[in-house]
Amino acid sequence: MHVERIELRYIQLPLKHPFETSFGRSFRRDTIVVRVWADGVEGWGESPVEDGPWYSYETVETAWHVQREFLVPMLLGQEVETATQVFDRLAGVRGHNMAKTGLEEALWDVEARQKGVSVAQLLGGTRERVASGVSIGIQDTPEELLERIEGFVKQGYRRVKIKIKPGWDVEIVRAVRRAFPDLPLMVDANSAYRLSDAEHLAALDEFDLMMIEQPLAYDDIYEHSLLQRRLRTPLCLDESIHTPAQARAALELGSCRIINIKPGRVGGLMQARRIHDLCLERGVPVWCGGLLEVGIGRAHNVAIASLPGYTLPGDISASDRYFERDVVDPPFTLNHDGTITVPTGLGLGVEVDLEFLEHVTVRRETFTPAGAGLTG
Ligand code: SMG
Ligand code: MG
Repeated sequence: MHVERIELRYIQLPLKHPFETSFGRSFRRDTIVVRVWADGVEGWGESPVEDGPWYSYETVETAWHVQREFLVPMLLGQEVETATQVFDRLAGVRGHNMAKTGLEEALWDVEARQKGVSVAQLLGGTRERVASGVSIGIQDTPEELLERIEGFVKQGYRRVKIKIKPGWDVEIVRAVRRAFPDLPLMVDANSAYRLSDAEHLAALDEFDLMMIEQPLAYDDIYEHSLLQRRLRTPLCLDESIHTPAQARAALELGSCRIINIKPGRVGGLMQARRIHDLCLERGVPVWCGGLLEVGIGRAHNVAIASLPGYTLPGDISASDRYFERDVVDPPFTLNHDGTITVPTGLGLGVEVDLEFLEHVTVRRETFTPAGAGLTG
């Protein structure tokens, strides 16, 4: 693939409901959409950053800077044999996995279109539908949380994840369990606890949770291994895992029994597949996490979640759980059996709604080998 042209778009899409985690509340999705042209074929990807360094150190502005100054020049005018090589080609830039992801995903889309297959097929996906879960933020009152859960359960979501933090944890989970005794349920702390909270967290063991996600520091692997020994409930790591080597370390140390793989967090689909392969070999279940992606990143998430090791429902919900209107057509919808269908069309298998995308674009820049970016 000869990379001819790259376009970056900073887009802003209002969320239907504010999303609150232990680190704050967001009302709008600020993200970067990447479009790449190679051999006359275009492909799309998403760098699922945020407006601030809360979940990750990456933001819209850091990603834009790293893409514009370093990553785009490494690809533009260059020959890339297959999308599997893109991440390694960008390895000279340390970290900045979200910045890399949009570019890498776009080249998977190009390659799939060139080969006449879907991204899921190109990745080696084996599922026609992926099990869909929903992640529900911290609410103002427990009653509101129960109401939100009921609404999603009625829609058919296969499992519910609730966000916890000190002061919104054991009693909340108890109330949810009482109201929904058989619901596949898990919690995500986004690093809100310390190892000294181990006894408090052990109180969650009685609620038959599928897992506790990322209770300790965002950059910790070791202390999670100490915590896991004190809990019956499996731990799942999210923020701590950026590379296959970190995944291996976490599994060797017993820091978790499940891994949440987000393409955006690990630098794209190839790295996600490498972590998937490692876990599959060891019999460790994985699932696809979410970063409130718009339809483009969501399409890539659905594609990677069709690999055989993604055995648990992911944070891949329907477009209408997040947005009044998505940037792809058709939007992603929930089937009656709580799954999302893996598109079978070429590439992403959904069309980007250019008119609407234009409407939500707040900054655009196009790069060609000939020179300067054209800002729009
Ligand atoms: O995409 O449905 C989604 C959100 C899933 O809870 C979710 N993501 O820590 O797993 C996580 C959070 C991070 C999102 S903060 C922007
Ligand atoms: Mg998480």
